[in-house]
Amino acid sequence: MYTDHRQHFLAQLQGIGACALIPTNPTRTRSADTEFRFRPSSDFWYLTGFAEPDSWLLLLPAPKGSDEPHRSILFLREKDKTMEIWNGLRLGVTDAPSKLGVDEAYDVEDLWSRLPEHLEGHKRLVFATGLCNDNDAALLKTLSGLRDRVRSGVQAPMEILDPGPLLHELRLFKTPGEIEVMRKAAAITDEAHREVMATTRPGTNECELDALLEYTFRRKGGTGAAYGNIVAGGANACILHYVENNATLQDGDICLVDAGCEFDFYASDVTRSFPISGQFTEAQKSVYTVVLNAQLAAIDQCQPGNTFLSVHEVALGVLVRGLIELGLCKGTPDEVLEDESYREWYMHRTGHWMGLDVHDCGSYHTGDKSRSLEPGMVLTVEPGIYIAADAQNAPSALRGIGIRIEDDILITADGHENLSAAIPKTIEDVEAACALVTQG
Ligand SMILES: [Mn+2]
Repeated sequence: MYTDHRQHFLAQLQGIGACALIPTNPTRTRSADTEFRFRPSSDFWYLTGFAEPDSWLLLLPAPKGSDEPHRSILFLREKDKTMEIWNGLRLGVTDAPSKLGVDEAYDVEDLWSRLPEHLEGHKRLVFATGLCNDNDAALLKTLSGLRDRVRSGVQAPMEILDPGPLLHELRLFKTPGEIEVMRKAAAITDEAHREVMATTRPGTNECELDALLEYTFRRKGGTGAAYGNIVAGGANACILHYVENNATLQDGDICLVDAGCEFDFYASDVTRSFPISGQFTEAQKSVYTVVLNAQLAAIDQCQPGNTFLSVHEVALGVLVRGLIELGLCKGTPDEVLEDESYREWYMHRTGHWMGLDVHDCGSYHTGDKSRSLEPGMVLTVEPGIYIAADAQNAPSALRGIGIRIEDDILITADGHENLSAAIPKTIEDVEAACALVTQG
C-alpha cells in the first residue's frame, strides 16, 4: 500500500519537475528528560509505513520522457548496539530497502551532506516549511549552497512547494488498503463504545471510562486514541473540547463520549450520547431524537456530487425545525436560519475529512465553492445540541443536556458506507447496550 502511495506521488512529482523531501515528526519532550510516545508524521507514514523517529524520505522522479525508474531514498537511524539496548531496536540501513521497498537507504547522520547531489537537476522541491525551525534552516542552507553553484552549470531547485495541492489531495482519496485499515479502527471503536455503555453506572467517574477506552483501543491492536478522548457527563457535554474527564457521573444525566481508535495511525472519530442510568428521560429523548434525525438526514446527503457544505445545511435544516419545536428558538425555520439564533445551541460545523489525521488534509473548496463529494473521500457527520445548565432562555427541563452523534462516512460510487454503523445509535439500541452487563 505504501509503495503504491509513493508511486502515485512520484508520478505527480514527475509531471511538475519536482522532487520531494518528507521528514517524519520530531520527538517531543513531555517533561524534563521524558518524551511523549512517538507518532510518525502522517505524510511520512503515508509514503513509507515506517514508524521510527529521525527518518526522512527523499523522492526523486525520473525526468519526463525518460525510461529511467523513479528513486525513493530513505534516511534512517543506523543500527547501534548500545542505543538499541537502551532505546529499542532499529531497522537499520541494510534491511530498509528489502523491508520497505525503497530503492536506497542511508544513515540519517549523512542526510545534509548527501542531499545536495540528489537535489541537483530538479527545478522544484516539495517540502513543508514552518513545522520545524531546525529543518527549515538546514534545508535553506543546503539550497543556497546549491544555488551558489548555478554559474558552474548546476541546476538547483528554485521553488519550494507546499505538499498541500499534491500530496494532501492524494491523501484525501482513500485507497482500498486504507479503507480496510479504517474499518479495523472503526470496529475497535465499536467495541470500546459498547464497553463504555455497558460499564457506566451512576457514580462511575469519567476517568474510568477514559481509561477503558484507551485500554480497549490498545489491547485490540490499535495504536491508541486518534485524538484526546472526550468523556463528558451532564453539562460537561456542553464544553465542546472537554478534556478534564474527571467528574463523577450522576444518575439522570447523559454521558457524551467522543472517542475513536487509531489503527496503524489511521483515525476513527465517533460520538455517542447515552443515559448514565441506562434509560433516557422524556426530555432527553426529545432532544436526542432531533439530533439523531438531523444526523440521519445528513448521512443520506453523503452522495457523490453533493457538496460538502450541503451535508451541513441538511443537518442544520432538521436541527432548526427541532429547536423551534423544543422551544429553544423562536420564529419560522427561515427566520431562525437568517438570524442565526440556532448558534446558541449548535455552534459548530457538521463534519470534516478524516484519514491518517482525525481532521484530515485536503481542500474543502473548489475555487470559492464548496467541494463536491467523490468516491474514496471519508468525512464525519456530527450534529449536536448543547443546552448549558445556566441557559435562562431554555425550558428548565432541557438545561444541562448536551448531545452529539457522530459517524464516519465513506463516499462510494453509488452513495456512501457508514464505517461506524454498528455502534448503537437509536434510543432502543443505546438503552439495550447500556443494560448489558460487562464481561470484563
Ligand atoms: Mn469529529
